[in-house]
Amino acid sequence: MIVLALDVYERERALRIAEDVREYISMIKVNWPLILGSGIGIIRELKERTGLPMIADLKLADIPNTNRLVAKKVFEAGADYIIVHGFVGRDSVRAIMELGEIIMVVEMSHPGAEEFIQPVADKLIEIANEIEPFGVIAPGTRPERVRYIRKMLKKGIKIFTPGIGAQGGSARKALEAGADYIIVGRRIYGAEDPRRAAEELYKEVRAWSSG
Ligand code: FNU
Repeated sequence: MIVLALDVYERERALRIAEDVREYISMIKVNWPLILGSGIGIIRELKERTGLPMIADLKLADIPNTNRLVAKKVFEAGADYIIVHGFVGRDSVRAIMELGEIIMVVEMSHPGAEEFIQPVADKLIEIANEIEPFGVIAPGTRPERVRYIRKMLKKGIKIFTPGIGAQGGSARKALEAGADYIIVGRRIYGAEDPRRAAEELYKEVRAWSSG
């Protein structure tokens, strides 16, 4: 299943791309670029136009009270899931979970993730297994890490893998390693024809999952 990472600034462009690719994706993820470019109201607007669940990728990483204050506004704005950092500790994560569903970062997809996050991934998996978020983030750029995280993670917790396409990760390898959702941004919204790019990816993913 494909999550569109809609990292454009402009409201009109975001709405157009979302409508164009709607039938090929399962969820839409908004991040700071779109929220700063178009305002928080874009979450509800995208949700109403497409009928898809919305992920707010804010990677919240603050004290419990501030996490709570921010998350309250973001859930009220229509987000179905918020992406949060686990390294700040389980109290900060729990503060958000009391308000709605979360996806917790266990390991990021960029090269620098090997410096600080990867060495503590086991601890973050432990937190995830204890608090049971809807999902976790694992690196689509490192299928062997996705396989490891799948093995260690409690059944039922979904794995989202960004890093597919522009960052070099392969959709097929991430899915074979145990990802439930691949997160794809530039490969779709940056394509000359986003609809065609999404359709191609959708057909590839469907062919592997049924074969
Ligand atoms: P694309 N993202 C990521 N790696 O790339 N939330 C992570 O470890 C992570 C993320 C986001 O490269 C990134 O911010 F936790 O154009 C962007 O919104 O496909 C998207 O996933 C990847 O975009």
